[in-house]
Amino acid sequence: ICLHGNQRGTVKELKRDTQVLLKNMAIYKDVVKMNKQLKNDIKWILEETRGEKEILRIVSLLKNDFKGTCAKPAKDCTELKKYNKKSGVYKISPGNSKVLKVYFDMTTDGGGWSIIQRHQDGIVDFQRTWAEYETGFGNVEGDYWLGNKHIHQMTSRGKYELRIDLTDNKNEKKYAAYKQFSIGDAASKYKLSVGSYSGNAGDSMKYHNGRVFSATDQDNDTHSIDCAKNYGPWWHGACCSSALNKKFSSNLFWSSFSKNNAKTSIMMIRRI
Ligand SMILES: [Ca+2]
Repeated sequence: ICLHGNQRGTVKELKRDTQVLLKNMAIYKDVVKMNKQLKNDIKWILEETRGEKEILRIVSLLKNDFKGTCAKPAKDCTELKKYNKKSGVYKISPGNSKVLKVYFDMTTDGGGWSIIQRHQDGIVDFQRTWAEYETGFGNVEGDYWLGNKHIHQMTSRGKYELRIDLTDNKNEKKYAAYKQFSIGDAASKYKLSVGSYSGNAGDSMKYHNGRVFSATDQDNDTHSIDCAKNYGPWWHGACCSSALNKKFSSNLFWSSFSKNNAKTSIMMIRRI
């Protein structure tokens, strides 16, 4: 009875506490038993394989069995590419201890892309605040923004390239690729850095290189009007050459396209 913390408890409480103790003891016994087994097995492997090539094969088999049970989340899609994973939603840990879900594109231009923005359904509202753009919003199976702080963490831990897939007014697929891509930290107001352009969509990002982010409640642009209110949160100047978070109902903004109109966009990054 003295094992119980609550010595003056009711019979009902004592019964409940005893059940918890028994359950925990059963788990403990299991762990001790499994550890003994593990210790014996490792000893056996070492004795049986001493000095023999067979040990490499056994270690490899053990590694395969353990794969997936103790694996840490990848830091991005580029890391997962080597395991020949299919496109879809995966968990990553972009830099801090936080684990988040990202859609990985394993087919476009060789694959290995982490999608940071998808804007094609028109269901998710992109007219949002600084805090929402900072942590991300939407649904990784559909339209979403990964989050400025996560994009910063990813792109500060390696060199990344950017690819933007768009559809124009005629529903033709076009793309703009940038050899280098990163965004600064919160103190820099998530300042954009993009490298040299290639593709067939035209370069509507160059104007935004070196500019800071604005959202519906933070006007950091260089225009007297509030660009984010009119064109959606983006790295605005006075105001924009592109604006892919613009309200969906009035088309996305890509100035290299006819009438500046893009119908859909997907922004993705890959470690190089
Ligand atoms: Ca302004």
